[in-house]
Amino acid sequence: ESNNQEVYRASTYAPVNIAVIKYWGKRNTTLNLPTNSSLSVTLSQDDLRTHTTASCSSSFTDDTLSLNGSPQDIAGARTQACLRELRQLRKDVEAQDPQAPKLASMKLQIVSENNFPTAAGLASSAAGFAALVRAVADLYHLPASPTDLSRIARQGSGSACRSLMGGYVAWEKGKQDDGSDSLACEVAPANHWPEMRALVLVASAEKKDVSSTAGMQQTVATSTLFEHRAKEVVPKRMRAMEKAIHDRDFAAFATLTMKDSNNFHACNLDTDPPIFYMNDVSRSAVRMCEAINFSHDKLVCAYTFDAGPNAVIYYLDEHENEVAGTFKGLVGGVKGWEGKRGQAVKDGAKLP
Ligand code: 2P0
Repeated sequence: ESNNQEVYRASTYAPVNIAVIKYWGKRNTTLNLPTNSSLSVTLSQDDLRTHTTASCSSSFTDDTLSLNGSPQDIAGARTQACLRELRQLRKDVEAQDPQAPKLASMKLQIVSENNFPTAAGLASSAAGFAALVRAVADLYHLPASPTDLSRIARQGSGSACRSLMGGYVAWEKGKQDDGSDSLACEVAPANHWPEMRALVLVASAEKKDVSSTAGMQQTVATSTLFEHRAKEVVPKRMRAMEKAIHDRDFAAFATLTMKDSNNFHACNLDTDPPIFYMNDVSRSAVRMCEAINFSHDKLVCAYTFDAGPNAVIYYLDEHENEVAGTFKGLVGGVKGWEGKRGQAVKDGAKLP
């Protein structure tokens, strides 16, 4: 009823995910439908995460969104697509249950906080849209599974669809034009391979100068290497990576992770004009990783780089001292990496 001024509220966390088979390229830019499937590892929400509270009330006059205390533009097409879908699902709930409060017609207030630097290029949009979608879905009491929600979060940011579940997650590119089968699915839960660790190394470089959205479309338009990647390389690699995870085969996981990162950055170099996300500082992390693996005579760590210079190093808990210890010892002393240890090195992020 109109004098109901109650404020309804729900809060949730969403984790960061770091792809080991990279998403790059869209076949539909409105729905964020990708040209190839991708696969990621979810980091622990104790380490890197977005916390979001969604509330609604008939007393609110506008939809609003804030991130780390600053008002954000909520009118963007991607955020609006997510809110439109969520409100439609709430309307379905209200149509089924006449007792249900009429939340779909109320304005929303969404408040988000990242516990990591937003500008550092650490998949903030992935955790951000995943948390936004889940907070509103919880507020609306939607009977939606994580995979259902991934279809909505994908429209906010492609990689966000992989942040609605823990563990090892595949985003299947799907075949339909409407995106109904472009969804995230669990490859294995975190406890399938709980020894996996991720070390995030933050390069003290400036913000990236080419956004992912713009960069990937430039690659799609100009790179012949990318065509080969999307058609030949990734489909085989997806199957091989799923097998490596099922078998808990770290050597295979590491080889595929490093090769896919390098293939993705080679496609950026093959873009016209070329895009450089890795820099000299990034390459120093590659060399450190190579040296650690060489000294063990086996693969104990794997690097991967996204659309920026920061490195993520995957390794197993049993090699904590050799890998994280070596990086922590070196990073402070290597030019370009953040000198402050607390900021430079995120301790081995345990999976949830
Ligand atoms: C990934 N990245 O798979 C790849 C690897 C960056 C490099 O997903 O335009 O921010 O919002 O769909 O998801 C970054 O792209 O792009 C990304 P949009 P998004 O994690």
